Amino acid sequence: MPHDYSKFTLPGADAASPTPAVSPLQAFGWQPFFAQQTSTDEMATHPPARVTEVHRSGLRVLGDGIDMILPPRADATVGDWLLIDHELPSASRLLERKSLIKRRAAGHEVKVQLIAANIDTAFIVTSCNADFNVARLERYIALTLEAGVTPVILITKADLCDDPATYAKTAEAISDRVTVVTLNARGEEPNVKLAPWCKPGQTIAFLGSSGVGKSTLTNALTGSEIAATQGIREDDAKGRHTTSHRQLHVLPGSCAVLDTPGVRELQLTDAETGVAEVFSDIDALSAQCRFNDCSHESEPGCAVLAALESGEIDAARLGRWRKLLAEDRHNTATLAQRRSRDKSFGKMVRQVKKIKGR
Ligand SMILES: Nc1nc2c(ncn2[C@@H]2O[C@H](COP(=O)(O)OP(=O)(O)OP(=O)(O)O)[C@@H](O)[C@H]2O)c(=O)[nH]1
Ligand SMILES: [Mg+2]
Ligand SMILES: [Zn+2]
Repeated sequence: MPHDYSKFTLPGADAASPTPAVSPLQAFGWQPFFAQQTSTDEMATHPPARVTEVHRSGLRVLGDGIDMILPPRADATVGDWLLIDHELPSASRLLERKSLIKRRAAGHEVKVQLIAANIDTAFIVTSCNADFNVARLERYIALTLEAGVTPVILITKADLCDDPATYAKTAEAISDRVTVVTLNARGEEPNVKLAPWCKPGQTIAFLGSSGVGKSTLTNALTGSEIAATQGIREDDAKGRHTTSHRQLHVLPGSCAVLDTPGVRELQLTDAETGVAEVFSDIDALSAQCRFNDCSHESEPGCAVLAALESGEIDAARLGRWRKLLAEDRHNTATLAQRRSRDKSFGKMVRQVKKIKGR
């Protein structure tokens, strides 16, 4: 398992053409944004290390000559940078994030799950088969745009499909903010087609359902067999949930690659801006409605309904916009209520303690 993290070089570097080597920290995704939050002095005593895996028993962090497990902490997630306090590891300082991908956690309770921090590009992976679903892609794009991450739609299994261009066209129609790439994840294509986003020093993530090829892509980019992969079910093209936890892989010559488990259900929370960006045309129309609080259901002077009438916007797409907004608002409001309840509960506990102390 332990890799030699001391000899990172750019691909193609050899003695004849000395390409500048990427420093070990850069290879883990260290960028000026993080460096400016610390100093050379502080780094000498509190070296940076990156969270590559989160387990109930602790966080695995890797850095220049660092490979250790820190005590569990709820505020950190995969991709975070910490300045390690070797004397008191639990006091290691969490650096401010460049980006943060989060969702509503699965289950009945409304809770936030942090998925990944400091990702530069998120590849939203789907296949040329029954997995392909516009509504799901819209969700993922809203989530990543909200997070401050560049989304790229990646359609795999082009080699198994007669007409990958039709899938690409449908995906391209979702948003002009998003690039679409179609490929065969097995073989050489990933390294060529994803090169613009996958330079050493960058951090990328693969998100999407089970069986679409996230681990296959991880292996292709890292030039390894580091991630387990498994065939999908023939009858419905669903995967077998082979990857069980998020893991950031860093191998010489590649970018830092986050492989994630296939997600069954993706619910948004705190993603109003992201949703507005995906549906920017409808969002712009909604600002022109006569009433500020227009619900775009039946109000007079509703610009959204007028556009629907004139055929400027599509009814199914409008339906998806409504659904996403409603879901996001519901989850965001429930979370806000919970936070304020937890806050007043904490206040009450402190007051009781104070009274008891007297
Ligand atoms: N022919 C072909 N097979 C592919 C392609 N991408 C993935 N596969 C195959 O699809 C199966 C599932 O791939 P994985 O990489 O395990 O999928 P995953 O997204 O990591 O799935 P989970 O870990 O379950 O979330 C494997 O058998 C892969 O070899 C592709 O572009 N073309
Ligand atoms: Mg996998
Ligand atoms: Zn309206």
